[in-house]
Amino acid sequence: MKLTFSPASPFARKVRIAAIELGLIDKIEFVPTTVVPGQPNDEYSKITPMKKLPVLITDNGDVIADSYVIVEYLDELVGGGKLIPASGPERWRVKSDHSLLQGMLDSMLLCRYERMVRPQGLQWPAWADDHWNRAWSGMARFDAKPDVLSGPLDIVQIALICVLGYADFRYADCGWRKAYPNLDAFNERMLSRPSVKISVPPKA
Ligand SMILES: N[C@@H](CCC(=O)N[C@@H](CS)C(=O)NCC(=O)O)C(=O)O
Repeated sequence: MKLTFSPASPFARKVRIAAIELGLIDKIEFVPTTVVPGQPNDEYSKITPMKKLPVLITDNGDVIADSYVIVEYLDELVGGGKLIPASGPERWRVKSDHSLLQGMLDSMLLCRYERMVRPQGLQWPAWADDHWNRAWSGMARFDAKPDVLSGPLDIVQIALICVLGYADFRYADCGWRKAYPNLDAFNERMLSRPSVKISVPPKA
């Protein structure tokens, strides 16, 4: 299998951590891929018209898009129910919590594109602030969920680590550790896992 990948992408990091935890990392070739919003990429658009990364290209050439869907696919390859519960109320709790974290990552990315990539005269600060505030209040939500922070490893914990790593990477001065001490303790604990430690984004 091949995964389109950038070490800066929190979505690709989610898949990388999951692949390590599921014992599948050696089956995946990481293909360095650059995507720049506002710029065409005809080659990559042929693989995925959304031209977002990551996508997984299976050995028979199928393209699986979206980090959540890729993790669910990998989870199924090893029997299912490992990082995403297979059924019952816990499945829906995990999927819903993960959706919130996915939205937080989307908002952090949009905020960055708005503030740091969009030309200055075209920026809309209220829109960027709104997106940042969504991510920030999402962090407050998870800071107040000790059961989620201390439970067995699942896709929610992995996505949360990716949110916090992305905050460090792109918003180094935002002060999340001080504002959210439970997330800080969770992050420190998770860093003892090789999958989490090895995938910390490079210095911005
Ligand atoms: N829902 C997607 C989001 C992926 C995503 O937004 N990836 C970013 C890179 S971190 C991207 O490709 N951005 C380029 C763009 O939006 O043009 C997933 O979970 O995989």
